[in-house]
Amino acid sequence: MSRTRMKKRALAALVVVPAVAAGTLAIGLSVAASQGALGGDPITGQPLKEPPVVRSKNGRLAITFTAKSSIVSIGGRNVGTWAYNARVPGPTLELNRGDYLQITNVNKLPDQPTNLHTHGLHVSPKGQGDNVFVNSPSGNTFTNKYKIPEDHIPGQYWYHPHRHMYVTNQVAAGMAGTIIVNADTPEERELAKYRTRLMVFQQFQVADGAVQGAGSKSSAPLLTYVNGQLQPVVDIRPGEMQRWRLSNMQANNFLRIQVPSGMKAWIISTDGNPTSRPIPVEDMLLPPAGRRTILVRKDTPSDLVVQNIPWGEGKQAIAQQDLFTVRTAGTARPKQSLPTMQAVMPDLRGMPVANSRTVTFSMGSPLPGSTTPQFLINNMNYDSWGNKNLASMKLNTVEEWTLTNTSGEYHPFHIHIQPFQVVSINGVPVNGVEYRDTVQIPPMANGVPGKVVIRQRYTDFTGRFVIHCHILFHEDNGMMAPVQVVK
Ligand SMILES: [Cu+2]
Repeated sequence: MSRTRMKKRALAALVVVPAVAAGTLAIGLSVAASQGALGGDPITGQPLKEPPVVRSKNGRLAITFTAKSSIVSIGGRNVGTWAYNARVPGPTLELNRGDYLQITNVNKLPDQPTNLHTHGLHVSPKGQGDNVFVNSPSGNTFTNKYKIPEDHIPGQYWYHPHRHMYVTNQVAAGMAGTIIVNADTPEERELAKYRTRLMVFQQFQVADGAVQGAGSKSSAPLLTYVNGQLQPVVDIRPGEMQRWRLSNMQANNFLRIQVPSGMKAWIISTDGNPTSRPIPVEDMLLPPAGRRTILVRKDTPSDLVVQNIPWGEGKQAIAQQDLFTVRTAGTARPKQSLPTMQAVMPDLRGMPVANSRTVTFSMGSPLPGSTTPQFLINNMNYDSWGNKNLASMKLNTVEEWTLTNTSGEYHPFHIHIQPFQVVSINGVPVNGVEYRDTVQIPPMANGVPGKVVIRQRYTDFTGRFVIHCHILFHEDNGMMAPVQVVK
């Protein structure tokens, strides 16, 4: 098939969700009828519910994910979409480091290949590991097996499909969920004393009883849901400190979460990587795929609304929306204090650099027959790499990468298998030691490309994997490149 025709097919795939979901309805109507009316107005103001948690036992967690057209609960309504195990978001997988994780991924999607990525996990990229080169066609079952290293960083990660050209629709439909890695360390034991809440943010446009795909002509609003609920209520007692795990699982959009005045918040982890101290914060910009763990406390009873607040321009602009309500009520408790944290992430800035590279993100004119711009890394479309790699990194050596952006939009850079340290953004050095697995590269401004400098040191695993923009529409349209780690 020519590349142009492949691109056309990819674009056709982008509008397949509503059509297929409508098809689902025919199959799912009797199910839906037994569960209540299909569609209707979303319900708000319900207590926050978290996805069901599946925990490892005796060092092992084995689960089957069936991906198919399903009727799920979104905003308290029955809605047709694609989902894992008929749940949006999917179940939370909770493991200890050193555990084995096995996910049997059954593809019952209509006419769509899929696969699975464990975003942020430090595991092997080979074979049945975190291998996103796997193609699992409709009707196929593929089993992924992961060994979580004994020294894995405890924190919040996530899973989602990663089959090139099909990622946007599958993630936007709701196929994603959380992975928590626990560790029995003094730091984690101290954090475990706080009541912990998980909040997964996903965006859905719901019309005619189904989640709409990209390209939908519907005028229904695109809303951000929390664990599949619209504007739920999170309860907290006066003086209580809670640990919130926030996760942006939106396919394409940034999230800017404002801490309302009257509430205190501190970041303790970025993309699962602990900060060396609690960092006070008033608002947080989470790129698509970004996670932040925060501690929050409010000392007096009242209701406060946490909002997604405006940021960005044009296509990337965030519409203001109420995300959830924090209800402080009940018996006051003695004010809980912050944990005593210590640095656990290595500072790569003082270490010798084995290799320096520049990686450029750009947008180019559409391919013939398409109206979608090309999204490129080092001027290459993902389809053009073949067996070549953008970078071949040597195990256990430090690399410095300068990520530049010559386009007018932000591109959140993500690399698989291991997080990186952010050194500077547009020339401004980062304070302290900050690790991420996804960082936004600012756009070109006044003719000067946006620039982020990172350092990374690959350990434990060799193999081939990818870097890409985590705006999944950009990734599906070319903004991805293979890299490898060698001995
Ligand atoms: Cu991008």
